Amino acid sequence: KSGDDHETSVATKTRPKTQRPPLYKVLLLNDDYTPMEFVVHVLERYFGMSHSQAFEIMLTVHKKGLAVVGVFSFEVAETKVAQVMDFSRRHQHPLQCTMEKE
Ligand code: NFA
Repeated sequence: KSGDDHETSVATKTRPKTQRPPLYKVLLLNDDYTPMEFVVHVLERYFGMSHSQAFEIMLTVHKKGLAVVGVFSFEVAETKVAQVMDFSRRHQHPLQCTMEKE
């Protein structure tokens, strides 16, 4: 009943649930053969990174084994993965790119 908030009951705010689409991390994996400059080029070309940003992320993948290179909707992530995998295959490099739900 009105006025009950004081001391006896708990005030509760209703909050309409805003639906957000799930996001997907795109991961780049290290290997022993893909040239560093090729990875830098991939990051510039498909992920819009500057040269220094791309070099930094490439080194992270090289040292740690993998890194998240971006977070996208399912459709965009899927396209990025396909583009990187195709570009790497065409250049006969074993570079691997995958995605996972955030
Ligand atoms: N590890 C590779 C090399 O030493 C470079 C590399 C970095 C490959 C990031 C894949 C991803 N040539």
